[in-house]
Amino acid sequence: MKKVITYGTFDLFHEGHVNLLRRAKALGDWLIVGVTTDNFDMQRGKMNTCDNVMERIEAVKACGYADQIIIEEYRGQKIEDIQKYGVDIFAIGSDWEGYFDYLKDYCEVVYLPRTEGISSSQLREERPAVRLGIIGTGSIASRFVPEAAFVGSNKVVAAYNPDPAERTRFCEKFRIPVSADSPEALFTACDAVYIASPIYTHYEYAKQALEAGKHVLCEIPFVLKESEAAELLDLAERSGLVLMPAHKTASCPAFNHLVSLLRSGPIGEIVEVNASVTTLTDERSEKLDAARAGGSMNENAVFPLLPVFKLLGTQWESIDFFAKMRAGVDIFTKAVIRYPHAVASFQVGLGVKTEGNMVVSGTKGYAYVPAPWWKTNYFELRFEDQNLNKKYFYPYDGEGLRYEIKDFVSCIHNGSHGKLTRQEILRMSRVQELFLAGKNVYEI
Ligand code: C2G
Repeated sequence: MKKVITYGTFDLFHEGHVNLLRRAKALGDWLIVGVTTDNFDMQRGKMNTCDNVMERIEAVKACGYADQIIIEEYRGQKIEDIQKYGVDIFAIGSDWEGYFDYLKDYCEVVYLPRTEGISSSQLREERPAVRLGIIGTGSIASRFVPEAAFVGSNKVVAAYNPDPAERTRFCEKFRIPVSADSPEALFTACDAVYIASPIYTHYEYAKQALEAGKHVLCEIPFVLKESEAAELLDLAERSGLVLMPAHKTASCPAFNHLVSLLRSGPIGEIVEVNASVTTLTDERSEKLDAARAGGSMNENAVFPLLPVFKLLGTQWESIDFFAKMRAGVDIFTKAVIRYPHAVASFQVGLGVKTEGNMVVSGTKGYAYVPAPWWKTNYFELRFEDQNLNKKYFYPYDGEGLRYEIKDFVSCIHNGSHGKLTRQEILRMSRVQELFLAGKNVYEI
């Protein structure tokens, strides 16, 4: 039996893909199709795929030419697959002419004619681009604009800041066409809003944007009251709009792999999660201004709460906070969260520095994620028998914002939900609300 193998992303499955698979199948008796994973596509610079790996696999299956579908996860896998499956012919479209000649040492390589006049990129471009408007033009917004350029099907078209000079400077610097002089003017110019203003303004801006029919990506912390989070999520749902907290770590591919890996049991039952985020900050910074919702818990708690909730769930039994206060804000807080069969703790600080790593302890071993764990690109699973230790490496491109922007844009296109569940979003706000209300807060 002659075995043929081909690979592709097969995004927005089209006639060119059908022709390619038909021709590949005709070369032999058994066709294996390797479909790239979302992570592998991101690693090879394809940030703009519209369909996720499951949807793309379904499309390949439905076309009927594939006898076997496998997933392609990493560079170099093709050689291993050819050997593993005893492949006779590697086939690929002529746009790759010459590129895969190195596989000739392992099997026959055939470049098949590419179908002219159709491509996934063209189909993606035909989808209406999401026009993004930005509220707040500070440092995070300045990082957002260049990162947004890595994700197809969106354009930053407008920015608003109550300060006209700031706003003009920002729009000129990033060549943003509309310098909006009010939130309403911004809403008129865009389909979706990225809120990058100070924490205490998030609720109002998010509400106004949703009421104006705009999708919202809101910087974190999202809002500091559970009732406000619930109200905004309800409003978005009723209006058929996407409302997503801009949690970089939640969209980070390596972090998601860590969570699904740990949940599948390699370190046994998870008994403790500990993570910290500390950033020594100038005392005069707004981040330490009590009147502007500053403080370590407000600023940073949503980072460690993410692995805690993803690994232990949101049904905790109690939380105690140990806080070092100065000028009305916590410059450091350690929180201890008790679960029925586990405990979590985290440290956040703007005026105290500690090691920024994460450790997840289990009955068979532990996961170690070095600082800064919230920009996950590497982690280890460690065991009593060190020979069993495993190291995992991942790329973390640029500022990492591109991953959350990609999630946001695909939620808008596909009507899907972001990486955070409603319950996780609500409970993050709840923890911050409990702290602000002084519940179980012990000053140290
Ligand atoms: N194709 C084609 N005609 C088109 C468009 C695509 O024949 N008009 C072919 C491509 O040449 C490729 C296959 O369809 O053989 C899948 O194309 P993509 O989904 O764009 O995947 P690609 O990025 O080419 O991935 O490991 C992945 C492979 O390297 C190829």
